[in-house]
Amino acid sequence: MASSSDLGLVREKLATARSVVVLTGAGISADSGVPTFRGADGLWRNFRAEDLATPEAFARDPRLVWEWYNWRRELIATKQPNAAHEAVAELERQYSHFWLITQNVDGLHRTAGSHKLSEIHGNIWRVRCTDCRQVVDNHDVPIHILPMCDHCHGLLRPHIVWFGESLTEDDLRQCDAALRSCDLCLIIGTSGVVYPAAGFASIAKEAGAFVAEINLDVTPHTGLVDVSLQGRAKDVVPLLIGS
Ligand code: BV8
Ligand code: ZN
Repeated sequence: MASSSDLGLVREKLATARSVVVLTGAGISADSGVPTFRGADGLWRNFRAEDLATPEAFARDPRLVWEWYNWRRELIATKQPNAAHEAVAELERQYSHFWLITQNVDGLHRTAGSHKLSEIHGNIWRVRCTDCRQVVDNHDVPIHILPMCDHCHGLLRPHIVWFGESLTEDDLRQCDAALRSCDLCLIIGTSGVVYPAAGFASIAKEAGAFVAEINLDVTPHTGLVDVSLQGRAKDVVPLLIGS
């Protein structure tokens, strides 16, 4: 469990911070019952995310990829944000200069009340037409497989950034600006292996920010950050904002 002195140090830094950035990964949603990618619960029918979350996998077998996303949509539809998501939404209200960067596509930060955020890997509740490229919200559970575009009858895909696909220019610019101008950065529940997000903590560090990690395990971030708080996000993050 995170030591009280480390918790105290992060709370002290939060008390004087002027600009806060939070970066989250699947670990913050684990406490809501959403499987992480690389944990024991991360497999689906013995497939790894890296096998299915690629344009090549979708081109080869769109039905299989849609079955995986439909399975995740059905699961996520039954989940609620947890105390960590709510604490991050509270941080947004406490700081006039605040930005949340999430790798998660589950939408739980928005449900918890976060507005100032970049969903850098997309959102599982949005679909994009592979022909006319129209992007629309779609909350059908289950979603019809294979889903077709209402506009041009083209094949729809999840509006999600797959491996080998680049993040949007807007997101990259917004994240870079936020990371370079923050004086405190919290890294919550990410294994730090997927780029470019895995490089974001270094940008904040090089910009002079105080960087703290909240995770169950040691990660590639642990050697880089100023403080590493070991514990479940739902237990640790609320302690940081305690009024
Ligand atoms: C890009 C969408 C360049 C899917 C995701 C070959 C070709 C092209 C690129 C590459 C390549 N080889 C490598 C790359 C780069 C690649 C990459 O980084 N690969 C890795 C695997 C090495 N990156 C990309 O491809 C990116 N694009 O580089 O573009 C480019 C430029 C121009 C033109 C073309 C290309 C795109 C990356 C985005 C991929 N999409 N998601 C979907 O979600 O459906 S990534 C996927 O991993 C998820 O989004 C997830 O969020 C993300 C990261 O995982 P984590 O969130 O960290 O989750 P994980 O399970 O790993 O870890 C959970 C952590 O939580 C653990 O540390 C655990 O200890 C902790 N935890 C668990 N429970 C708790 C907890 N902590 C606290 N409390 C708890 N209760
Ligand atoms: Zn279309």
